Formats: sequence, C-alpha cells, structure tokens
Amino acid sequence: MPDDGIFQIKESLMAKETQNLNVQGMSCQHCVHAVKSSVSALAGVDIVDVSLEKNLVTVGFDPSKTSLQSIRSAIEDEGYSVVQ
Ligand SMILES: [Cu+2]
Repeated sequence: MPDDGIFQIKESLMAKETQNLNVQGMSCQHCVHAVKSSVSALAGVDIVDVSLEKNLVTVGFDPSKTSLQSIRSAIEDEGYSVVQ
C-alpha cells in the first residue's frame, strides 16, 4: 500500500517536539547507550541524541504519542537523574 506509506511518513514529520534534558549520572558510552536505547524504545520518539560532555539528552518526539514525563521516567528507570 504505497499510499499508506506516504501517509505515515507525513504523519511522522508532523507534530514534532524537541526537548533538551539535563541528565546527571552519565559517565561513559555504556550510559549513553543505556539512555539512548531506553528512550528510543518509547512510541513516538524518533531522535535521541546524547552529549556526555554537556550532560545533555536531546529528544525529538511526537507529543501525541508520548510525553516528556514518560521520557523522564525512562531515563530515571535506567538510574540517571533528570534535572528540571
Ligand atoms: Cu557508563
């Protein structure tokens, strides 16, 4: 169904929100990977970028599918703290 495919691509380009989260406790590439994989597993999340030097996690997501609170919980469940 090519029409469905086009519709899904359009939909994923819409309603996007990007948030920068200050995350404490990440110290190595293992931490980066843990945060990336847990956040990107959430529905509606399409970009997860982690800067270890800046303690910054940038998340691009569709707010109709997930919330900032869910993203925070996913990071905190991995053992890191999200600074407000
Ligand atoms: Cu680590």
